[in-house]
Amino acid sequence: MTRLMLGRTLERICKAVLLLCLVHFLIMMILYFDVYSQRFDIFSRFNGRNFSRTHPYYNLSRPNGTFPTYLPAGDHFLPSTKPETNYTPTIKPVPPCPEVPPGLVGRLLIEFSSAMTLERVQKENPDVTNGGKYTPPDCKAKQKVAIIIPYRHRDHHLKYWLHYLHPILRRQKIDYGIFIINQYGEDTFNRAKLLNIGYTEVLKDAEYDCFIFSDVDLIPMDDRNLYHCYDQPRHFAIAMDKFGFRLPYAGYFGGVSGLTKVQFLKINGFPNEYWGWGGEDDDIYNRITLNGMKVSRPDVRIGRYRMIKHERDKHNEPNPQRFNKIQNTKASMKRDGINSLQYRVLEVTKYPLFTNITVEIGKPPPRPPRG
Ligand code: UD2
Ligand code: MN
Repeated sequence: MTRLMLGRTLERICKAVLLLCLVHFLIMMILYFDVYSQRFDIFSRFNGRNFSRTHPYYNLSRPNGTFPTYLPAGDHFLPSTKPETNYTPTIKPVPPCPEVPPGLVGRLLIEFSSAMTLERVQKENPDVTNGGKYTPPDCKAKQKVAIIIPYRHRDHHLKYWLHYLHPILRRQKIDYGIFIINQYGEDTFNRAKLLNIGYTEVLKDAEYDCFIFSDVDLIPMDDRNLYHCYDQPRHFAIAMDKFGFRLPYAGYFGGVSGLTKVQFLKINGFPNEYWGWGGEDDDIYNRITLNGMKVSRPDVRIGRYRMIKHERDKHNEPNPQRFNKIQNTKASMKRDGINSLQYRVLEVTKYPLFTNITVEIGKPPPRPPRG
């Protein structure tokens, strides 16, 4: 009798344990599928396919996916094969980004001796999306920043620039896109005209609020030099190694600068008529002061930069007219600028770490005969 009772009790205990196991298993399954669907965002990915068809660059890019002909053809510069990531994200409310980003490290060690490849930079920056875009995942940035680089035949410099800048901008919690404005052909280089084109073209991509114009060979040495726009036009590169970490003269505005849309339009953009090296930065400085604005600058201990050493490029010889031209900014800025800009876009290609826009910009007008 007692044996029988003992058997029954044991049977009940076994059943209860089995039931508990089943319930536990069910709970585990529910939790597993919940986490899985959040992590891979399955549903928003399906929405994304449709969005990319309406994206402005979707129509501009080459129809058959052939490789670009205007940039170096090495495998370093192959267009992105990542799936289009410009899908409508699941809207999660995030707080505004803090004024002083918490993850900054201050002074940085910048060197150009280690070998650099785009594959390495891509591996180091998995969060950068197609075309060189990034949006902080955990906060909403106040401004959307387009970084515009005037460019021709400087792929060696570009790799270092991307290697250093992507992580810096990410730490600064900047919502940004990187745009290379690549001058097609071998006619005289025209930095300021390329920057005007950059301004016009990036606005076809998205509603940018702030435009930062950077030489491809300039790397900030301190991540507290925040790449966004300010109340007044900003000059970022104020203390360069090549000038002994000092501002070379009070009206210097070269290297890296940033303007909001309103500030840029107030000065009618940049001059288009400076062909070859020099003068265009001083003309821009004149435009700013002549229009009642002041240049704002970071602290000299923070605005430090390294420039990758280089020779003067071919077809970018010093412009002998530059001294005359900068005397005439007051008159020339009204007719020469964003209101007179003419060019032709040859190609827009989104690479994993940047967007390349190759443009034909013409050539300098023939010099009037002397005498
Ligand atoms: C100085 C200024 C620069 C500009 C220039 C005069 C500094 C650090 N920078 O630069 O802002 O005012 O004088 O025009 O003082 N580029 C190419 N391919 C070329 C030529 C130029 O990509 O064939 C681009 C590239 O982004 C380069 C920039 O134009 O960084 C300026 O040209 P540079 O580096 O030859 O002139 P640099 O260093 O004297
Ligand atoms: Mn340079």
